[in-house]
Amino acid sequence: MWKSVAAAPADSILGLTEAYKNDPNPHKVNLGVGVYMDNTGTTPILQCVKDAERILLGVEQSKSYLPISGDPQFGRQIQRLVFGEGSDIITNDRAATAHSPGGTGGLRIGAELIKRFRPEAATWISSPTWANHRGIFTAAGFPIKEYPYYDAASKGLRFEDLLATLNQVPAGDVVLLHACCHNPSGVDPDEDQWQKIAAVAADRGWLPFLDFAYQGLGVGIEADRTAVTAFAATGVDFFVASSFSKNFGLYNERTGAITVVSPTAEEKNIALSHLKATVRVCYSNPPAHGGLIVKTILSEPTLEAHWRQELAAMCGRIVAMRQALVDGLAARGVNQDFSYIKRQKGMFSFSGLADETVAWLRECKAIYVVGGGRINVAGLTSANIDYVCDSIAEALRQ
Ligand code: PLP
Ligand code: TYF
Repeated sequence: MWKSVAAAPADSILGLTEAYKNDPNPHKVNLGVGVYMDNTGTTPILQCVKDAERILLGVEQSKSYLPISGDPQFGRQIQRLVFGEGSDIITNDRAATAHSPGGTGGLRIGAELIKRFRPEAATWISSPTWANHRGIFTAAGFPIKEYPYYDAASKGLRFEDLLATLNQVPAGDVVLLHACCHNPSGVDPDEDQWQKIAAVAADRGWLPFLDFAYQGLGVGIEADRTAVTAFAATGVDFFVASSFSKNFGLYNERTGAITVVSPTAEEKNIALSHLKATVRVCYSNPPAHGGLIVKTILSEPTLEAHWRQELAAMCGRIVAMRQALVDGLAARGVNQDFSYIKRQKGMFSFSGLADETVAWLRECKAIYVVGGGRINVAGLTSANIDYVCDSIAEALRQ
């Protein structure tokens, strides 16, 4: 069957992790794959997750199937997290949520669902974006188009170009947006800009699809939902794919959600029926464990408070490491302005390092950075920050 078939290309970011693991250099630093690490360089299980697992071990009576869209209490809690308590979307029962295998599963189910009812639509992705966006929406049958996003010269947003392009997107097309913590750039629109983008969506009739993979890792749980709130206020249909891989540290439990927002509760019921039909033909119903952990934490005020603390600590460490990197480079006499690294949000930063510098850092210093210069700021620790700053300063002097 495979003799005459060319092998599929490997994922370049995961390939970088492999190369890092095999590197014997004792000073090696992994700033590649988007996984949170604490100040000891490990990806911990959150204490609130351990506590929830202990509770589940005591109360779980059966491993029978979950409903197609997951535990109903999970859906309610996710809507509270995504939209905020008291949101009009919740009080008017305008959203359908399905527990999905990771954010990736949520994106794919959303894409499959839209494809069934908008077979002619294209999907617009930011330039640049997370590589899997193109893959997921292509796999679901969409032609892909790009809207301008990151400006390498100003290290900011190409906001006017972005808005001009979104004003030309045909009604019915899908526009995929990073709700916060843009991967790979770390550059997000501000509140005013989100409101302008949402107004264009309402005016032009394209379908917003928010990828919400990092809620709580930018500024905080509430502040990070600015984009969601802007679209919610317009009353239009939109989709939100949540991931709980990063903010709950549940990477290998494959835990996420897809939420479909409709203008009315009646339309939501129709959307929910088709959402379930789509899940049914993809994986029937979701894997339970990760979703039950999230549900347990969000349903128990003490556990939720503990989770908020642990998430705030992750977010705070990332912000502190951004500061340490910028200060460390300045202290070493690097005269290039790196202050934009402090303005970026979330785990990722477009460092502005050229591809030659990225290659040199890897070959000579065993510091692993994704091509294009994206660094995972969470890979920096108090033990490696001096080495990383020394190495970058040395690279830039060459
Ligand atoms: N969306 C973006 C922008 C991401 O960076 C990621 C993961 O890195 C995901 C979605 C998918 O997350 P998950 O691992 O939950 O599938
Ligand atoms: O670092 C990133 O941008 C992601 C991380 O199944 C990732 O590509 C890796 C594997 C995976 C999902 C996300």
